Amino acid sequence: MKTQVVIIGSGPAGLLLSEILHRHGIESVVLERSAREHVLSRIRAGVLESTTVDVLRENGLAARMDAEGHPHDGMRIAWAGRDSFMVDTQATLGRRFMVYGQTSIQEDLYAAADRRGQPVLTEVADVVLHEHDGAPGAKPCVTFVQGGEKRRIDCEFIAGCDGFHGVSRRSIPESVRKEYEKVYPFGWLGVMARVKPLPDITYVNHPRGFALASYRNEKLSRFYIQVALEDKVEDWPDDRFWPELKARFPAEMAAAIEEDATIEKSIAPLRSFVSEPMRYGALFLCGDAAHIVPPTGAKGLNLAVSDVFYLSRALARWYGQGKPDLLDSYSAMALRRVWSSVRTSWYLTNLLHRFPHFSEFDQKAQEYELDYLKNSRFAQAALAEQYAGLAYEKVD
Ligand code: FAS
Ligand code: PHB
Repeated sequence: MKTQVVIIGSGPAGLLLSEILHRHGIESVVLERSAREHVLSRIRAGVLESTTVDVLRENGLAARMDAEGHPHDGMRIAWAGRDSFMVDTQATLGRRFMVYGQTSIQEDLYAAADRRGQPVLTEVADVVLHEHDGAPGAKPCVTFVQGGEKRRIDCEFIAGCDGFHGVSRRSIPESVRKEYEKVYPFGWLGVMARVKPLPDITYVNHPRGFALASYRNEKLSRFYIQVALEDKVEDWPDDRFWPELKARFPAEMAAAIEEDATIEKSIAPLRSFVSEPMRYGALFLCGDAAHIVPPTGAKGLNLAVSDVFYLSRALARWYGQGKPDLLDSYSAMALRRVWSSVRTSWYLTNLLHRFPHFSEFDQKAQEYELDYLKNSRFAQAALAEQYAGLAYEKVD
């Protein structure tokens, strides 16, 4: 097989990239390790930055999001025994963000791929990247096994959209890669339940630990609580989860949280991770293949979208005008936004969680950071700007 761009991974990054490239007349083939059903079964993010919403709308992918998604003017922060406050992105910046589950986005992306006849090869194995180092005369290609048959796709570029556990990042020599990592001493237990959501996305700092109330629709809520790293899902039956969740919310909010059998329960560890550079010859990394953020800032999915925005713009410039400038600047440009979001996610994680190793001083400092944020419109504006999503860098 031969194509212009091989995309490894059919998560949000991979399918969004294939859609935008198609709209610029650029051919691609998507390789996916799992079955489509498995990809569509994953329950993850829910908050879309205004920039992500714009990208989906500009590429004809927003009809269902605009019909079923829920725009929010801000997010609420509460902490033990004090009044909660809103970080109001609408009042501060005139920008809203959208709550619309990543699962729905994935469904919309697959539906768009079907509409345009996008080749998405699923259940592929042993994906290997070849001659992608940019050496003169190199002929990049990707080999893989599908249905027991070994196959090869010749291409001009490879987009590594295969997530943290994928093969793309690891195909860059260790001597070239610089990796930064921070592992947090706790995880998030996430549940989905068919109960009425709280009116605002609400983050809580409580001595018992962090909690978060989010939203999928008027009858579907997503909740998270901070749990110990060693906890397993089976340690958290519903009759333990609901009282613990409510114990962490202020009383009047806890009273508004309805209980029902949870329909999904998972525990994810929290880490910050960045691998530089995001380009190696003909290979370009997008999304979780290059970086991971703790979900506290709701940045993971949004960073996948911003990487795809920058890479698709660069490839369109190359194929349309023969100019390599945006391909050459892709890594540095994408990483500026990645590190900005990594910092925001790190800031919010440190602000809202209880750390086992915190001294009394650390705890006081945390509480007075929250106090400052509550009382300073400048501090709130800075956080609002980050939470709603920084504007993408413009090019001439
Ligand atoms: P993805 O991991 O979504 O997709 C990568 C794809 O590549 C997968 O389909 C995988 O099967 C495929 N793949 C891997 N190796 C391959 C190979 N060798 N060959 C072919 N295909 C291969 N973000 C938020 O903003 N908020 C949240 O609340 C949130 N919660 C999360 C909870 C969990 C448990 C996880 C794991 C992530 C969460 N995230 C959250 C982050 C998440 O939404 C990611 O940022 C987002 O999925 C990134 O999209 P992709 O980069 O496309 O990677
Ligand atoms: C979600 O709705 O899943 C969600 C919301 C806010 C976050 C993380 C996840 O910070």
